Amino acid sequence: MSDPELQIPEDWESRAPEGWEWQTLWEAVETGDHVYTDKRVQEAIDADIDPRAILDDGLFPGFNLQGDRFSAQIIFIPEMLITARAMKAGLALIRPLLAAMAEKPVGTFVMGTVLGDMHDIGQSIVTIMLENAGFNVINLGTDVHPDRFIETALAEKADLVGFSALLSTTVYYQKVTIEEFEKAGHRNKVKILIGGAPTSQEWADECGADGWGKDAVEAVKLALRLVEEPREAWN
Ligand code: B12
Repeated sequence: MSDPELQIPEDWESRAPEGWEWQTLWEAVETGDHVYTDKRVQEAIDADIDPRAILDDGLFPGFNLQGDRFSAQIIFIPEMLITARAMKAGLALIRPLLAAMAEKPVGTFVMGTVLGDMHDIGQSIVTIMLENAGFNVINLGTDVHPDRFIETALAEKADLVGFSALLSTTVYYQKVTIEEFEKAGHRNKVKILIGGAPTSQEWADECGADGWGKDAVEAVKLALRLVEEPREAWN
């Protein structure tokens, strides 16, 4: 299998100050150097680069390159994990900046990756974008048992909940978790969104979700629409 190539985002040069270069950050994420990723992202923040450009133009190219290699079985779990760690170091720095750009509280969103699934980069990005849109997001992390989603939604009087799944074996738990909300008598008190690479609108319909988001942009649009729709009140 041929080694995938770095995909440089279109127009990336116009979104950074003159003389700026991303190459070293791409390489830091690619090689999983989380210390240098942290340093370079902080420098980009200090140079007043839009945090969304730091994500799209600075962090993603190196991450996606390794992701494609992982899918092609050119690299394996240890290498992918250290790249994910570097990516998360960068995300941690831009998250508060994007959240601070939000204007008003829009609603409470409980987010997590379903039982058995350890993938959290995508749902972390959706979380950051939701916070940027004004949602208060409680992120439960990965491998989240349905009971924990329900307990948290109840405790926080959540408006929306979101289930991420990246494996064709774990998407099943999106359906199970929705069924558990039904059994607990809470299904009509929240709007439920699902997402993750193997999911689709058809799957969302089949599992009884209120919506499916292809990516973080779609997820935010959907959440902003659903939060306006009527729901039963939490007691
Ligand atoms: C990184 C990665 C890992 C890392 C995860 C680290 C981490 N902290 O997340 C590690 C190395 C741990 C890993 C492990 C495994 N992985 Co993996 N992994 C990936 C990889 C390379 C990238 C996933 C990713 O982060 N994508 C980037 C994000 C931004 O995209 P995303 O998650 O789709 O999210 C976007 C949308 O889907 C949406 N979205 C996501 N969540 C939500 C939620 C809501 C509510 C909404 C509305 C929207 C939404 O918005 C996001 C932003 O735009 C993919 C392959 C690839 N190139 O995609 C394989 C991949 C997902 N992994 C795969 C496999 C098989 C595994 C393992 C089983 C490997 C093994 N043999 O053990 C284990 C499983 C461990 C487990 N139990 O979970 C397969 C899955 C195949 C399948 N269909 O089942 C893939 C597709 C690779 C492949 N082609 O074989 N993996």
